[in-house]
Amino acid sequence: MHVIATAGHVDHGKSTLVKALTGSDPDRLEEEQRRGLSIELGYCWASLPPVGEVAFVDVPGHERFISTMLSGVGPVPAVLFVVAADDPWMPQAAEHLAALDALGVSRGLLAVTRSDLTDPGPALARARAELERTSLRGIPTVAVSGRTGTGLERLRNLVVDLVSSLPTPDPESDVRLWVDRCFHMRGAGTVVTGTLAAGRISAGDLLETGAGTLRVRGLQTLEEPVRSAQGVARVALNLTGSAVDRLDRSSVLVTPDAWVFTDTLDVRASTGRLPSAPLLHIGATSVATHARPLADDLVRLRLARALPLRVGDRTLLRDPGSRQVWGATVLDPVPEPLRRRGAAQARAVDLASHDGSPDLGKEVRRRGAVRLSKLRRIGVDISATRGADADHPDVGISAGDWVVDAGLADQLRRRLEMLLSNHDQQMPLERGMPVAAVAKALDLPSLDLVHALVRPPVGVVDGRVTVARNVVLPAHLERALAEVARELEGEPFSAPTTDRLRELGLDARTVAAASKAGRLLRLGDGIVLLPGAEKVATSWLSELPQPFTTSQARIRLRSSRRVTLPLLAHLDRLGLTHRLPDDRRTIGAR
Ligand SMILES: Nc1nc2c(ncn2[C@@H]2O[C@H](COP(=O)(O)OP(=O)(O)OP(=O)(O)O)[C@@H](O)[C@H]2O)c(=O)[nH]1
Ligand SMILES: [Mg+2]
Repeated sequence: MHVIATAGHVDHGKSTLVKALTGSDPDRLEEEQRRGLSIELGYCWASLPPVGEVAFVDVPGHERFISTMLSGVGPVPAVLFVVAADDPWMPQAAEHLAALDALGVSRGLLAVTRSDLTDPGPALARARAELERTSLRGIPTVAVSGRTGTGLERLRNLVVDLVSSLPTPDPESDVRLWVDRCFHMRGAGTVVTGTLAAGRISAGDLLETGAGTLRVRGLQTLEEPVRSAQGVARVALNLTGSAVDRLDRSSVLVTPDAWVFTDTLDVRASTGRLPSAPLLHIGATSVATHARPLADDLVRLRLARALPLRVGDRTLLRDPGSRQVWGATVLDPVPEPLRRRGAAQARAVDLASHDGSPDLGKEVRRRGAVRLSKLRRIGVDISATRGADADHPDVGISAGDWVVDAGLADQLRRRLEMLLSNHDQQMPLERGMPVAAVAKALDLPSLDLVHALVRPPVGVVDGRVTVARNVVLPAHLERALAEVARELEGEPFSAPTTDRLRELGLDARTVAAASKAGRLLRLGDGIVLLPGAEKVATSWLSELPQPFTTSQARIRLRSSRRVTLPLLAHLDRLGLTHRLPDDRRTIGAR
């Protein structure tokens, strides 16, 4: 089966054309008949050999019903755009076209109807010119009359060509069915209908709504009972389960455990200033949002109701007041909260190069540590991490469901070294740190990841992470180190000069030995601080307004450029500071 939605200005002849194509009237309500106006979505179909059944979702054109119109075109892959020959380009034609463009709909037909009333040429030329500026540029066009039947045969042929050129959706895809009608039928109970875009639904299946799980007792397509249906299809499902009472026409039904219902997401929106509370439309539903700009075209949205969303989902944002619309592509359906000052800015930098496609390597890099099951639920193909050839270059370590980005894993190993050397200094009698304490200190979400992280000489002995070897330093070196420690007391960032180090007998070789033993922090040639200086530095720098400049950092640390520059670079590497493109920094990883 194939599904096409109509679009076009009120009273331009959409429903008449659907009736002429299918033999059934999409306007079924008494009020629709009386007013000669579509109010609800209408559903009719025709059998068009050789492509089989083609269902039409007929939308209302009246401006008051724009939400209904959007719920009709939302889940449908192609559009029949209708313009009246005797009534040139009108406001709702423009509004519908803007919405289709924002949603990125590129497949369709343009029919100029009521061509029995006047020469369709001018209306055709105008509509073509308007479409030229949108995602529907270049679609086939036809002049028809719903009344006399002129051009209908050609329109049918174009419909056949159109649907046979549409990609066949994957029947194995996870199901996401946006409900567009919900009603009770005596004897059957609750029935919902919708356009199944991809995947398969069978009798007996379980589906999730966010409010609970439901069972498909039976289903129909085009009013015929069937055992199963696969997208694209119009389906009616008879559902049972305790959550049926909470179903309505804004519900969405999904394959259990395959999606995340989320109420916070980052999107890339088309240009133009967004209002602070646009409506978000996706599939057949819409939801109130709060929009927080992150950068010119990047926005964090908070939804009034959680929806199952994935990376790359195309949504529409609409300002009900001005009737303006924006296309918005979901970049991250499960972003971290923006807690710290400067976090929004850092997030914008993160997402700057995101093109809206879910790429495993990039998702792991962006998230650091993440569950594969979570990536799968947001639409990332994780098959590269499974099976024989499971070494993905961006995955540094993996433990069970968890993976950690390769760059972050290196950083964590360096932080672990620092952590252990600090710990050994503060607690010389304890041997190493408990695995759980390491996980906590490194912000690792699973103990298994600590085990996966350690590499010789670091190991886990009796549940404690410890450095295997302990270097004993010669007495004269111990005396020199004690002297350095004394001089750095109170002014931990006034690193001794190279001359002073030489006086103390600390040359490149002994400094290297002391640093390896975790007794000195070596920041580069001839610059040493005490181990643990990172901790003091981050604490002092966190008192600065964020983000801060190098020179503010130098002043706060009461240090010199010679020390501050390599120290900041070291903190960046450890993820204790984050460097922005303008060379300022914030405390904390990105
Ligand atoms: N002469 C003529 N009249 C037509 C033709 N198509 C539609 N009409 C008339 O135009 C009016 C509107 O037609 P509809 O099909 O209801 O228009 P619509 O686009 O579905 O309107 P909405 O659903 O309210 O947006 C009706 O009075 C139809 O009889 C046509 O090809 N020729
Ligand atoms: Mg109509």
